[in-house]
Amino acid sequence: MTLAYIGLGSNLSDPAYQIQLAVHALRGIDKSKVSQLSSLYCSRPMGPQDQPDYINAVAILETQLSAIDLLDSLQSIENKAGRVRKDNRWGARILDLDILLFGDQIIETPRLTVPHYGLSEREFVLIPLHEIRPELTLPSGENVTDLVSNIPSNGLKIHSQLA
Ligand code: ROI
Repeated sequence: MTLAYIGLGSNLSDPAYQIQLAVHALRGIDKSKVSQLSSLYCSRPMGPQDQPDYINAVAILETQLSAIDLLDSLQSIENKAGRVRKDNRWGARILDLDILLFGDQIIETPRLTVPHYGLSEREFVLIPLHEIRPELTLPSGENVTDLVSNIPSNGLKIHSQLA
């Protein structure tokens, strides 16, 4: 059993509803269980500013899947949400599900890099992560509480909580 930390993000087609649907879909992943979910946060876009604000959250999944099988499941959820995987790395998206951490594994393959490269710089990832696991230490040795105390919140605010 591995603890997988998943970052959720959406800024199109009623983002809070997209995140709610995504959490429901996470709960349906084979051989896995959602053990924790942060609040839903409203965040300003990182990258081009001519796109809507995002809703972001972090979930912890207890899984018996491999990282690649989990990635397949997450991409199938993104695709069912209507995600079009185009050349829009910095653009608006209906649903983004990222593996932030997969236990203490370090994975560097063409399809998957874990820990996620933006993890220790992005307030919309670190602050929700800190909400649910303040005591967490990353594989780099960095402590989530220390990282959070040093990043600007960039207007991040709690939007709502899911049941
Ligand atoms: N900005 C915010 N606030 N939240 C995201 O989830 C997010 N995702 C992205 C980019 C375009 C980098 N900006 C984001 O992929």
